Amino acid sequence: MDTHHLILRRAVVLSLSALALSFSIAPAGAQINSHANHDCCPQQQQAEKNYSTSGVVKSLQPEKKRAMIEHDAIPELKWPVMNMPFEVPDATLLNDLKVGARIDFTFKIDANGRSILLTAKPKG
Ligand SMILES: [Cu+2]
Repeated sequence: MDTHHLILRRAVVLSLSALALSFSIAPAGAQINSHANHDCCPQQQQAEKNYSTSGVVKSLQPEKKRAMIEHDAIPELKWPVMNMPFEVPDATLLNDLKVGARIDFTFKIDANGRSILLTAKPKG
């Protein structure tokens, strides 16, 4: 269960290193606390479980089958509030969503540690 936190910590360290290396060219606000390094660490024990939460749509990239969502804290996963990418295999899920909108959504974590959006609907 603490894998996520370890990944986060590593991501922060990597981000800081990258920031230090590219300090002069990094645009302000470019640092997003994402799970870009999820791909490194399989989380099989969580692979088949679905999670329900809410969040705010930050960007929609249907052509990449991806959306950035700032999700609420998810105590079950020990995830803090975070803006992170979700893979969206069914890009039609994004049709009803708008950037800036608050949504209820469900997702799962695949065997590669990626977060997969399963359902999403604007919050009533
Ligand atoms: Cu997260």
